[in-house]
Amino acid sequence: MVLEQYQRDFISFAIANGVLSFGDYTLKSGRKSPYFFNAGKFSSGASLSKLGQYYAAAISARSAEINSFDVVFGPAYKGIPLCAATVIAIANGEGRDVQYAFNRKEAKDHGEGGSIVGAALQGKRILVVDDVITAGTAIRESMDIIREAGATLAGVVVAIDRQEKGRGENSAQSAIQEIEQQYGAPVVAVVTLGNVVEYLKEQNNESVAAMEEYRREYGVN
Ligand code: OMP
Repeated sequence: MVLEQYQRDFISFAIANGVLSFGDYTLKSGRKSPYFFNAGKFSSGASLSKLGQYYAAAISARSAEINSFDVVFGPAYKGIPLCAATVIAIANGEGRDVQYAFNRKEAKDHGEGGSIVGAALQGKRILVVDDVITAGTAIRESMDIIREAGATLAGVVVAIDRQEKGRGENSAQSAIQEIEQQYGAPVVAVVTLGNVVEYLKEQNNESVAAMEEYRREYGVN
């Protein structure tokens, strides 16, 4: 597996910011993981600006698979800065002015009303940006929002694909593969677990063995 330079830079940037860390973590799914990716720790202007550029790089690197899109949608809460940072990076890097939108967790019943803030979604092609997909529970909420808004899913971009088995009992597919099949749109990641393991091996990192063991237990082939 060849690591692209932007992927190597991203992993080193995530480790330096404490976003990607190694230890004992319990995931939302209940799985015990030797690593965790906490996108919330990209918590400064410079790091958020760089993060947006990595999302834009992944979108551009995989543009053959991602169909054209009108709006970048970031699900509340963690997706909100992500969609803003991504459209800013696309505007600055490619000179393309793409719209963005996000949802409120609680619908407002006064003022402008509604639960979507930013660009209207109806009839548009939507690219969803989110932090992590593990078992695929969180991302399905975005799919419901898009469907209810009368919009079409163009694709999903996440920072990291943990490449874990999905929710289906005895599932041989990853959560991402299940989502791609169910919704008929590509899911791309800035980096995968495989990329991270590759990087750690290059660095002779002490967490390689634990990472490989975790991958044997929960990973997809
Ligand atoms: P799923 O809903 O199982 O796909 O898990 C995705 C969510 O888990 C993310 O939106 C996070 O809230 C959380 N998460 C991380 O942020 N980083 C990780 O490395 C792993 C998880 C997780 O709990 O699986």
